[in-house]
Amino acid sequence: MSTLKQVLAQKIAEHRPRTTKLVKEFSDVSLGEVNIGQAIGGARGIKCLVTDISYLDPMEGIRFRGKTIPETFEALPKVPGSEYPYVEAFWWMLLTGDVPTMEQTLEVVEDWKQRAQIPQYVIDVLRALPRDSHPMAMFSSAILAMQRDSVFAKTYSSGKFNKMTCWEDMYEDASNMMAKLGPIGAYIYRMKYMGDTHIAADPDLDMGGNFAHMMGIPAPYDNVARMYFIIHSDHESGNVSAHATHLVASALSDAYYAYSAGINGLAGPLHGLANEEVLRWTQNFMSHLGGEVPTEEGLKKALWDTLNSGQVIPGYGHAVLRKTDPRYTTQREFCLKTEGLKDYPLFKLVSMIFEVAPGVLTEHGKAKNPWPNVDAQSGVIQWYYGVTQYEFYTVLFGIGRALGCLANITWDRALGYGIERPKSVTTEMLEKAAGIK
Ligand code: HAX
Repeated sequence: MSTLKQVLAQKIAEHRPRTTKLVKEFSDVSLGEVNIGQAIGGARGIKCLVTDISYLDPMEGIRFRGKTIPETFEALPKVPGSEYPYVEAFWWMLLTGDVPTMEQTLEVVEDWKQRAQIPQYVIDVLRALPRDSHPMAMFSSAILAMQRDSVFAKTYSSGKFNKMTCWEDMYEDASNMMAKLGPIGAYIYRMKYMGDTHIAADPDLDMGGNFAHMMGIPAPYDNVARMYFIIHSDHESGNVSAHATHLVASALSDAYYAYSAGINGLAGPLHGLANEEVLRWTQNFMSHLGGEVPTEEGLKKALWDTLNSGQVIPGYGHAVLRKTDPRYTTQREFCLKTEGLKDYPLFKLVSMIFEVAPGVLTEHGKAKNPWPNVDAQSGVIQWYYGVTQYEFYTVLFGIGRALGCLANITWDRALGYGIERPKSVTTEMLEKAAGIK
């Protein structure tokens, strides 16, 4: 058994009595009421999910295992020659709550290399799809196709399912998937946009480095990949991609069924696709100006035109956050410290939107949070490094988001979380509760 799996087994054994005690002795303790607004409005704010992997404070933003984004980057072992940590070290931290040593990190790096080969049938599935399919549809299909290799599903169908040990099979599926998602993403990218030419993995590189290498983009894109995957990994459990993954896994569906569902949710424009929408909006705006730098007034008008046409301003607002998303700030700081990027016209325009959009949204008066989220900034960096095919951006998000979703469903199995089944009511019942005759 790998060291990570051993440490995880120990953490699970320590944690289980806490969950058991809560369920056995405190199941009736209330976490709050549910009102009609929440029932109609997407269950906003209802406390009915449990995760210890990340926590989202509306004012502070995300903490991964108790650490802010800067604390996470600071604490984890770094790739030699880089100020950014190994994605593999972050995986260890998400799963166990501990910061791994360099030796432990390198064990995961090696483990993922052994698991990274994309099966030929996955390539066949990708190639069989129409080349103009959305890359998220391709990505989801590739993940779903790999279900045939699910260790969890095989154990279940062989009649050997065991509630106490089934997390181990989930861990195997999660590790196999984590190792393959970067190469699959790069394969889709090069098949669709780079003339179907492909670059073999470099066995000397870590996950982030290899992704940049297989995309065909030189340094510092390896650091961009590491940063990007880590900051997009998890945003507690209620967001659409994490919740969809958790929901599907709660039926004891394996990790492939579950994460393919999560990816389908991430592909929505109100969720992960917003990063594509931000670039589309910004590029349209720039081409409308014929490359001229917009005035503040011109920018305000464009934002109002978007709102008045009934559309949302992509990259702004959030269901939970009530301040600028620290994932936005992390990427903005990367731009500001990177020569070339900090003076890049697209970055300047995005910075200008940051100055103007919160005021416009506040005046508009609808959005509870007028501040930018992660998606407002991420496309600029990709564009600068040559990834100009913005429909691909959500695949990058999806590779990172897998870290959180897969760590979560491994723990779901370890703690025996039940099948999800919230209760629905009729409109008539709501009207009765509201006292409407
Ligand atoms: N532009 C215009 N209107 C907005 C808005 C924005 N950026 N953000 C919220 N609103 C509107 C909502 O559409 C809603 O209008 P209605 O009452 O007419 O339905 C109203 O303000 C109240 O919404 P809210 O409570 O502030 O926000 P929600 O929790 O309902 O929605 C969203 C959160 C992220 C979906 C929303 O802010 C939005 O649509 N933002 C733009 C799309 C986007 O950037 N999505 C990515 C979010 C981050 C993420 O998940 N990344 O993957």
